Amino acid sequence: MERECTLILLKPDTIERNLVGEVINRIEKTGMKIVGIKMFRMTDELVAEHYSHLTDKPFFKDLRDFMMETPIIALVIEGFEAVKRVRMLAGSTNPREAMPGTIRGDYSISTRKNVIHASGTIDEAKAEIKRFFREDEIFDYIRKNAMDYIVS
Ligand code: IDP
Ligand code: MG
Repeated sequence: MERECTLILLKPDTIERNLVGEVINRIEKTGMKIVGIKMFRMTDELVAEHYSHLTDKPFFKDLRDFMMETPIIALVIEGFEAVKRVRMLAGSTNPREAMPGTIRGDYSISTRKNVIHASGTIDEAKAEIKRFFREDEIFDYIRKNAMDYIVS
């Protein structure tokens, strides 16, 4: 099994509702490692690139405006099968289908305002990490006092 990285965005509703710590706590509890973290504002261009599969949807303009309501927080998370695990932690896009115990199941208030973005595939993760992070903003380090306990 290979170590991998995934991208998380804490969307403006997370910042507006003071849920930043709650969401990051859930990620930390999995044992996966934070290897990049930053706050910045989305731009028209970045939203159009990040959500290029949605630019022709009727809800795109509202989605773009929402993503620029506040600065957002981006994280790069490293761990075994990180992409799949963070996706499971995030829960379904549709708030009515998001399971209790998942981040969206517990906190999303609409299909748009759903707290978190998580890369869908390993290839998507690679492209998305490049979109938001320079190479020197991603760290390689050992946690001497923590156990990355899911090893197989
Ligand atoms: P995902 O975030 O679960 O991967 P995508 O289909 O890639 O879901 O959509 C990206 C984001 O666009 C969603 O997280 C949500 O914020 C927004 N979105 C998707 N579908 C709708 C919709 O039908 N109405 C409003 N916003 C939507
Ligand atoms: Mg998606």
